[in-house]
Amino acid sequence: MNTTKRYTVTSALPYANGALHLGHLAGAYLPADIFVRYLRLLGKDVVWVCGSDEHGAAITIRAKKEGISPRAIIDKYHELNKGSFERLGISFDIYHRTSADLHHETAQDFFKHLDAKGGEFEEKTNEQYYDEEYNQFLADRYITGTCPKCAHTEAYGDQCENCGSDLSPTELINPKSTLSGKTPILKETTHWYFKLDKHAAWLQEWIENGQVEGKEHHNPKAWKNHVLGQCLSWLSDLRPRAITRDLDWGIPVPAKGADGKVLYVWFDAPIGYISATKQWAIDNNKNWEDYWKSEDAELIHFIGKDNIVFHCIVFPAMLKAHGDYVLPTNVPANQFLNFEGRKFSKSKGWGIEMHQYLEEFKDFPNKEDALRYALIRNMPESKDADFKWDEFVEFHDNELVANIGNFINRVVVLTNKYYEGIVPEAINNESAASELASVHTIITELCQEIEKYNFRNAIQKLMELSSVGNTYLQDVSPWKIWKEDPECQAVKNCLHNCIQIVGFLSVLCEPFIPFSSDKIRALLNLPKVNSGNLASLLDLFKAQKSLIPAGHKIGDPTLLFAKIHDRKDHSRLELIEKQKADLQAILDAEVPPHEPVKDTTTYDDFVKLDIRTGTIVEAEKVKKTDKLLKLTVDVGFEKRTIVSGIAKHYKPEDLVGQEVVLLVNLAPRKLRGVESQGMILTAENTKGELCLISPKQVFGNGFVVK
Ligand code: B3M
Ligand code: ZN
Repeated sequence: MNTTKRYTVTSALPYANGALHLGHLAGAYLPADIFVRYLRLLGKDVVWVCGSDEHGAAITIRAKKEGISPRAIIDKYHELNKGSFERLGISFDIYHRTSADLHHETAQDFFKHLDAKGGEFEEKTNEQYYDEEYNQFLADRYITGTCPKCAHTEAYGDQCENCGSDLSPTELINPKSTLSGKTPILKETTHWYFKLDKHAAWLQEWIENGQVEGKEHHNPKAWKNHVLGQCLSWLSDLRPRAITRDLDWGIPVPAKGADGKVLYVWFDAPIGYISATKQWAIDNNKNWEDYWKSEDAELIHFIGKDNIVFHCIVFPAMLKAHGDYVLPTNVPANQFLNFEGRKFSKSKGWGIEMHQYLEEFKDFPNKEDALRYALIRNMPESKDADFKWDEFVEFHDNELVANIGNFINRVVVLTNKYYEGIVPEAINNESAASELASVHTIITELCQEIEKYNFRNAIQKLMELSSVGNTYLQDVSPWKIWKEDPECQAVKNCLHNCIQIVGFLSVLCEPFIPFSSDKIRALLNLPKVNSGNLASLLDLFKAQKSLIPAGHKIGDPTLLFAKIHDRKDHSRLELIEKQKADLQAILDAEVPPHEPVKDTTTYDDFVKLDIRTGTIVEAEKVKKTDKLLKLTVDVGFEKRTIVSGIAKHYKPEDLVGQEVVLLVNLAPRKLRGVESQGMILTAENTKGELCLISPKQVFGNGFVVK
């Protein structure tokens, strides 16, 4: 990475209308935290901004539903989310709010600048949906209906969350107001539109070739494929976008004739990155323009895949239209994280929110890093991923505990035991040359993976590093030698080298598992890692100098991680089991999809049915059909031939000898040339599987009929 650069890193501003869950964390915050912590370790000039997105219909709708003010909602969730992020070590430089005056001013100035410039906006009057009962125009989430693209019945007026299509309310089939539930009427209104289409040519050039006005801007190959793919499909159809709304919650439109109108939330929210930087600059005595308007500034947006169009097309076009601003050099959007095989769903109770995890796992040692580790190991970087509690346990016990924790613990215990915690000197250290070379390779690769936003790979490099340490320690087995010869130089060399690896681990794990980094540093009796630590570490390594010199006194051993599968203490496993049991209870309580129950029948009709028991004595397939079986059923006083449509559910050879229940007074009818003299009774389960009713026992798909 270029040393003179300044990094402006953003993470999507979450709506302050609800608590964030693990999927959000893994999507736009944890990856950025790794990246930013890494840059800080290298001593880079970086600012990472985020904050609450406090406008938009999602908030006012929730406020209306709960009968409280939007202000009460945003204050509550702003604090909740900010606090959860902090507790999980998400190290924003600022967590701002879009309700701040500074943001309102910044967004209004941005609008005024584009309006005054001319050619960027157009005012258009057209008909929009209006709820007569609530006297309100219905934009975005105020209207739902059927998606014209995928037929999802709960698409919003701005987007279908099922297929991801960008929609306008008039495209919805069977539109309904979310306020009154009624079908809205159409009424005229005027809005400002941003002429996105006029930016199509340079956007194409910028996204496809990484060039702006013939100059190289970024390497387009460094962008994720799924991000490029979405961008290119958007580029083929760019239209002017309305950037104002008829709402009473938001930033007033600073223009004549705009009474009662506010800026569209997606116009003001990305400007929130700029206003957050301004506030941070005020608080830290910096110049915000250095981070947004300087050629040295590299802008990187961390987001989830549903926000790609706004960050790769709309906002860059706004920045370019304004002029002076830098454009993002990368938008490493993540895909989605599912939870135990399903989408996170608050209403169904499926998934776990950040604050909930922190609360429920409050007694779990190193809970923050246990979670961060599991999420990074399985981050949805290039495809959707699935969080599973069983994997959480595996990653924790097999990797954090058995690999990194075990290595560090052994090294610290042995150094204390053999040398009273004083790092021994290494003399004639050449025998460890190959280990040290692979350590160097792994560290280099780890850094490269982070720089490529491949955090899953990067964290595996961390494990490789401690594996090298574990194998080396095992190969030398100092405990065998020391017993015979406590002064042996080979033992001293081994522990000296292992302490160095622990030292590297203490620094390199910081972007991923910062709480553990602090603990490892304490074990080594070193201060917490700080800005530039990694840069100086790499320099030392190059100069073949020790990171932790001989004679340094390390700390006392303490355990970094406590195994979940512990023979004596079951408390952690019980915590996990409870999570799984809660999910199972949700599944058990679900009413599966089923056919509606038919109309009521009468007793008189029912008794007309003559139902008997019988035994199948012969069974064979009916030719030229894969549905029918020809059965011979002995009903005691005679044998009946019955053609039954159960061939897809039962094999003929399994049926012979089975007792069944049959209707013997059904009018005979010919099926494929065979006369059927009755009907075998079956029942259907919710999966649509047919089950034979047997007078005796369970048979087939698990029905018990006695
Ligand atoms: N608040 C959408 C979201 O939370 C939106 C992001 C704004 S980023 C400028 O997914
Ligand atoms: Zn759809």
